[in-house]
Amino acid sequence: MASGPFKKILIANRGEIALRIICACKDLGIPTVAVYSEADRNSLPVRFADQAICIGPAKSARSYLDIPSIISAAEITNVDAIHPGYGFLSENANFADVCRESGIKFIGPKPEVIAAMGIKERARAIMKDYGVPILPGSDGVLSSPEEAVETANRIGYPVILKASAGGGGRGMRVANSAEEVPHLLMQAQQEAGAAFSSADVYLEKFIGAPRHIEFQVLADEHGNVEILGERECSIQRRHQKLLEESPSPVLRAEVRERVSETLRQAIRAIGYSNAGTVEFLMDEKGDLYFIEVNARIQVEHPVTEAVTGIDLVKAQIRIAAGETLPEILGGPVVRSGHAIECRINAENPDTFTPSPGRITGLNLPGGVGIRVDTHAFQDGVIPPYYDSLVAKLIAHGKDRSEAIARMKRALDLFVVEGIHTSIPLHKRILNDPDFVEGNFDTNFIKRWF
Ligand code: MV4
Repeated sequence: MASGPFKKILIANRGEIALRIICACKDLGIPTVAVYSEADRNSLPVRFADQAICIGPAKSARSYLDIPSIISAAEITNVDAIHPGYGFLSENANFADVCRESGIKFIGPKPEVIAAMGIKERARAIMKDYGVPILPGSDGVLSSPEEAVETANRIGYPVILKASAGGGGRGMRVANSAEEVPHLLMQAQQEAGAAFSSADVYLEKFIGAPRHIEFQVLADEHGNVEILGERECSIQRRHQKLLEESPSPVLRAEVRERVSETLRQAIRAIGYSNAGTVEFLMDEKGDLYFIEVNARIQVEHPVTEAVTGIDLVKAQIRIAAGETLPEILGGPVVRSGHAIECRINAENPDTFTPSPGRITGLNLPGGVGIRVDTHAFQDGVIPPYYDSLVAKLIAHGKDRSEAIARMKRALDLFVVEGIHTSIPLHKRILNDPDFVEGNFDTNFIKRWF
C-alpha cells in the first residue's frame, strides 16, 4: 500500500448518498464528519456520522456549494479527506484544487482531469484520439454560423448543437435543415452563456431515438483500470433518470468487449483515477457512440454493485488513499445476474412536480434480492430545496425476469404516506409490455403522453 487509510473523512453532501458514504466509512473503520444546512438539521447523516457541523442556510449556494464553509468545517474537524458524493461540488475542479491546496485529499479524479472532462467538446476530442467511437460532428467549438452550416451540410441532417460546458440537456438545439442552423446556433450559444461559464457550442449528428448506455469505470492512481460493465439508463423523463438496469437487455457482448477494451486504454491514457462513468448513445443498429464522462460516483451505482459484488464507494476511498486496484478487488471482476434500480422521488405521479413534506407513514421493503438506499424515516421531512430523491430501490436476480419480479414485489410492500412518490409510475413501467420485452429508448415515457 502506497499510504494508509484516512484518519477521518468529511462528507460534502446530504441525503441518501451522504448516508451511503457514512456506511462505507463504517465498513472501513474510518470516522466521519457530516456537514449540513439548517434544513437538514434532523437528518440521518447528521445522526449517524461521528461528528456534524452546520455549514449554513437551506439554500445550496450558501451551504452545500459554499467552498469556504466546507473547507473551514474540514479544518476545524481535522479531516484528511473529503468525499463530495454526486451533484453539488462533485465535479467542481476548483473545489478539488482548493482541497489539494489545503492539504485535504479530494476523493475523486485530479482537478485537471475533472476540468478536461467538463468541457464536452474536449472530452469528445480526447476520446476520439484514443479510438473511442464518436458521432460525426464538428472539430471542436463552432467559430461562426458559416462553419456550422458547412459542417452540418457535410454530415447531413438532423444535427444537434450542444453547449460545450453543458449537460442535462440545457443549451441543446436540433436542426433539420441548413436554413435553421444560424438561428439555432445563436439560441444555443445564448442559453449556454446564461446557464454555464462558457457560450461555446459544438455540433454532431443527431440520433432521434437513442438508448442511453453508460459504462462504470474504476481506475487507481497507478495506471490500473477496470471497466465494470454497463448500465442501461434509457428510462428517463426530461433528463431525469427513473429506472436503470445492468446489463443492458440489448447490448451485444461483442460491442461490450470492444468498447470496454478501448475505454480501458483511454481512461489510463488521460490519467483518470477513482470511479467514473462514460456515457454513450446507442443507435438503431446497436452501435455505441461516446457522449460524455461523468467524473463522480453516480446515483445509479448500486446496480453495478449488485452485479459485481464490488462496494464502489469503499473502492473510491481506498483508491484515494493510494491503494492499487488489484489490492482493492482481490481478483478478476465477475458479473452475475441482473439488477434494476427504481428511483423513488417525492413527486406528483401525474404532473411530475415535486411533492416535498413530512413522511407520516413508512414501510421499507426487504427480503431476498432487495436493497434500499434511503435517508427517509418515519416523521422525517423531505425539504423543498434540493432534489426530490427519497429512496433508491434495487432488485437483483439471476436474470432480468427474476429482477423484475422481485422489484414488483418490493414496490408492492413499499409504503410512503404524507407525500406523493413515483412508486405508481414504477409499477406502470414494470408492467409495460415494451419494457418487459426490452423494447425501449429514451422516448419511452414521452410516448405514453
Ligand atoms: C444527443 C441526443 C441525440 N443525438 N446527442 C441529452 C443530455 C446530454 N447529456 C446528451 N443528450 C442527448 N444527446 C446526439 N448526437 C439525444 C440526447 C438526449 C438524451 C440522451 C440521453 C438520455 C436522455 C436523453 C433525452 C433527450 C435527449
